Amino acid sequence: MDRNQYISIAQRLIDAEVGKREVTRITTEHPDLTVDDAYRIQEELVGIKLGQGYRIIGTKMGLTSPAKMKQMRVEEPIYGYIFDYMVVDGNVLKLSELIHPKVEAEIAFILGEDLEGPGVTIEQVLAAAEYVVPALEMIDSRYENFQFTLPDVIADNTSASRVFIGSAMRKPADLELDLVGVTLAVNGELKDLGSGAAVLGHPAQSVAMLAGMLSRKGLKLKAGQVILTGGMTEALMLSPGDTVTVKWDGLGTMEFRVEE
Ligand code: 0L1
Ligand code: MG
Repeated sequence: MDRNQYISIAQRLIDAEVGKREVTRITTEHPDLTVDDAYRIQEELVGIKLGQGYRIIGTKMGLTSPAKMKQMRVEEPIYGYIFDYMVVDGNVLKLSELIHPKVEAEIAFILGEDLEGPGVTIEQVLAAAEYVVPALEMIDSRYENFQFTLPDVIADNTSASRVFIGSAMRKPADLELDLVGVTLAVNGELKDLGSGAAVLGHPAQSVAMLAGMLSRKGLKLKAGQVILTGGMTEALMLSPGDTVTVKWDGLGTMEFRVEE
């Protein structure tokens, strides 16, 4: 594949996001697409968005739970980028802006210092972190019926679409992040629960692995950026009229309403 093909696929995925419509997955047309190709497409997608004036505010890790890794038959998570326009202000999610979003509860890190892999340890992540905050990630695959292979989802910026960032800021040393529990309820009915350990054993391990993956590209994690470490719960489909309430041990409660 050459660069023009990467750019044209990246543009197709951006058009799907902007036009709020599903597209056929890329591997239907390009069955030999590799993970390396996929990250090259993602880089072009990021470059186009930066060229449009959007800003990167952070990074996300995906496929961090044992269940998702098994389902996708992968041994390593995947990463993507969070842009400024993805952060939702207030407590309403508008479905009309998206395709078929699902929500997952996460723990996010905000680093006080840059972190550069490889070989970063959990202890180094905890020392470099300024705060942890609760976050709700909306994943919204641009592919038909949320069906994709690993390279497809990497190219699609790991389904990143919207994020609510909570206001509870805690020093990571004040919490046992692997033991932090979370419950996710819709309209008052418990739908799922999870813990920090569901994220690669410990959310800080997700940051350490991300630093390692970025180092292969000569990149590092930067102070001030938000890092979404991965879902502590299953990703849950949303319907108009839903009120989603998520409670974390030690990190408070977040709630939002889903509108058409
Ligand atoms: O954030 C995530 O774990 C999602 C990664 C992409 C997989 C999906 O869209 O379900
Ligand atoms: Mg996620």
